[in-house]
Amino acid sequence: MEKKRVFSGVQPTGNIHLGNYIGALKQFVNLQDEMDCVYCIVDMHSITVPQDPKQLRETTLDVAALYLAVGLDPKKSIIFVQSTVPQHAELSWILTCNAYMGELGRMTQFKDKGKGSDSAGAGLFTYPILMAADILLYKAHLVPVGNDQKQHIEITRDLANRFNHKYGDTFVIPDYKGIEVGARIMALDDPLKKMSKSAENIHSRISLLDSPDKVKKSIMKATTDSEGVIRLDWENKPGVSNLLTIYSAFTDRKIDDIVGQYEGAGYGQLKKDLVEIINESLTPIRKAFEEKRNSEELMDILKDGRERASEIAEQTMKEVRDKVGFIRM
Ligand code: ATP
Ligand code: LTN
Repeated sequence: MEKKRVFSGVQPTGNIHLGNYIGALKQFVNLQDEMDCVYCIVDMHSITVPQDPKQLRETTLDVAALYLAVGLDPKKSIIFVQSTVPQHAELSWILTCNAYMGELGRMTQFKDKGKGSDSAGAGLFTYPILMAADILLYKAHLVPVGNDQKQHIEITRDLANRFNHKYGDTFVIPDYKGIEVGARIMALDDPLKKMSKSAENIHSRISLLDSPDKVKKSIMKATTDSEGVIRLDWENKPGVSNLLTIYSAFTDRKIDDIVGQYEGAGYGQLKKDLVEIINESLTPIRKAFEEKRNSEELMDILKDGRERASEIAEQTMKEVRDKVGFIRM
């Protein structure tokens, strides 16, 4: 039987944080052995908000090196940069012509980032269509992402079904692939918001490249509550629940088991242990990052990824151009 295809992407908008790692990247690595995986650095998505061009180029390579540092293997997975395969923009336009203003207006990410302003970027509005194009070009069956992207997978399915219905069977209808624990890691300073690359307070998140000292500061400062009891209760104790979730993701232990271990202990102990656990996992990642980021191999991997991705993308586009009635030459 043919392997199922997996597609996912991360924006080069800053350094990857624990939310990205737990919600997305860890899944990317785990899926590599059983599936045919394609992982992208979605630089075209990142320019939906202003970016400094020089910085964007650097961050794109940082994310590529981080992909490798967390364990993505270019022999198993295709790793490439979105803008190097122009078919993404091409399919995005065709899908745009089959999308509705209403369905795009309902996207919560647009509502959050665009804030209903008349001067919200049009790219923020059409962002989910470009994401749909990413996924559909590769006829992916599964899309491993954090829970905040679920709505975008839904619209991708709608756009694929609509196209298939109008032009004949073309696209695979993809499924969201989430995890049970950690699909939404919350900000450390405000556990009612998701941990994000773009939040102002650097202690709201831990980046994979943060120093051990920064990890310690951010965890020790993390918002908890005044009850002093360690248990999972998202409604009344979101801060402690978030720390337990991060603990569970890094140790692969069940939350109940961790709660049992800390019966009668205070938040200080939980935080101290968590700092150690995180640093133990991040130290080898930081080291691998330094090696990969400064190696000549990095560009070769991205070039090879572009070749392999282009081949699949062009095959799909030939079919799509034909179906919509563009001339053949
Ligand atoms: P930004 O804050 O700039 O919007 P981001 O932190 O949401 O960025 P992305 O590049 O958009 O990062 O996301 C990469 C992947 O990480 C996606 O699959 C996304 O669902 C996942 N992800 C992002 N934030 C979290 C989080 N807090 N918890 C779990 N998964 C997350
Ligand atoms: N929208 C996603 C990033 C993204 C993506 C994709 C994820 C762009 N294209 C295709 C999965 C599949 C985000 O903001 N995290």
